[in-house]
Amino acid sequence: MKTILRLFGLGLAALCLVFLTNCAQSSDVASNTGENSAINIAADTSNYAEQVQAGIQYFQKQAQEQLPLAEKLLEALKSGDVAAAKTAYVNSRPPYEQIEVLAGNFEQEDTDIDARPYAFELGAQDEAFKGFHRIEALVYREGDLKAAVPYGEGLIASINSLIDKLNDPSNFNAKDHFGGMIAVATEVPAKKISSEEETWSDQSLLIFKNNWIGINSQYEPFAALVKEKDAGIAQEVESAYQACLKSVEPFFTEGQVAAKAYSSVNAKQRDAIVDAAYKYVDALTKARNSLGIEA
Ligand SMILES: [Cu+2]
Repeated sequence: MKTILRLFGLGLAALCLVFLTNCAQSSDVASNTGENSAINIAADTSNYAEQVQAGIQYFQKQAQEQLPLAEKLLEALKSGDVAAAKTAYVNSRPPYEQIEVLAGNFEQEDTDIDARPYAFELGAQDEAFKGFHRIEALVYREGDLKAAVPYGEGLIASINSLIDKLNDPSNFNAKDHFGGMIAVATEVPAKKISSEEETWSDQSLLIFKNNWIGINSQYEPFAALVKEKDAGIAQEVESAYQACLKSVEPFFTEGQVAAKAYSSVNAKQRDAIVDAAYKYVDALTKARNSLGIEA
């Protein structure tokens, strides 16, 4: 009986050994594929790596501007002064609205910084809902600055995490760059035009403008290359960008961050924004194709 048990035990041990070896092998296979895909990514990023990095450097600067603006927002939340909190909120929005052109390359940070209630199962009541838009609702909708303080602190942590992501060049490549530019350029007329972007602050125009500035900042390092391929396309991108800015220009005041309330923009004016925005999408798509960058 004991011998049988021992034999059984030995068999079990052998089985475990086989199992463990297999596990080790399969994890080897997994890490091999990991290495291969890392090589593939490296090969991808060698295309236009210089242009990609030039764009990232600009976003690194924007992130460095974002951080103190978020700190000022937190201060204002702590002060209990609603008007000061509103000003600090608006002032703190532009840098990230440029950087979000590459949101696909730092999805967690983007969710933590800038997601709106529809992105969560429980909407605005979801625990995962935080960042700017949670603060926006607490300041503008509920006037509850005290409740917003922990979200102000969380926002600063998320921005620091974003800075880490921007400091690692392996997170970025030309395909994602153009993908991001075109996605955000499309989002403005396809989605943000509905006013969902800044429901409570009514600052959607500030968002459109900074999205376009962010797109242009990432396109600019590629502009000379596009011009070499096709000067007409390069001109089209530049004109379309300028037309986008022009479509919102009447709603801004020199030397002031805040835009006019989006709810005061009529249908005809929105139509002009949509037209300009889609022309920019088309021009950017042509530019991407001219460079042979994968969609
Ligand atoms: Cu955004």
